[in-house]
Amino acid sequence: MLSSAAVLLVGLGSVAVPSVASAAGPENCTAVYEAAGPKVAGEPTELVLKDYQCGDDIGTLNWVVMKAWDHADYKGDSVEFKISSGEECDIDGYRWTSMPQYWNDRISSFRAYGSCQGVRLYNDTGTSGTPCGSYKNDVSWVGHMNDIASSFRNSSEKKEC
Ligand SMILES: [Ca+2]
Repeated sequence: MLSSAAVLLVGLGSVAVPSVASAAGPENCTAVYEAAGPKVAGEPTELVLKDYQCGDDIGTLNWVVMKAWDHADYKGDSVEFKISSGEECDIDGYRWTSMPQYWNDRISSFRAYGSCQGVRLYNDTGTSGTPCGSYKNDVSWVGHMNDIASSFRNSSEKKEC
């Protein structure tokens, strides 16, 4: 019995202290991206992170393309991916070259908006690396891409990785 109790105490000692954010409930964040250059016909538009903030919405005037959550079924902390200016997705769509640091290797579910229903998640930044996952519409569980996505694409149609 003594040894069991000792193991239990050691186990309790390793429990992580909850962060302030989780103690206060899910945190909603906003990530605003802008195009790295002008739209080129037949090419996806590359987007780079411009601004990121949690709590107060910093981008109400910007267009929401996607919203992602830390956990399955659209639960936990969330982040809205916005574009400072741009058009609806066409077949080429957008390349989001990196996540805000806090969201790297974290997304577990997402919703896609407007014409940007085709989504591909990538293991590495720069929409590269394997594995990759291809989806359409809202996704309550990203499956094999859980907690490993570092960049993504949106387009008007589902495309294979
Ligand atoms: Ca997660």
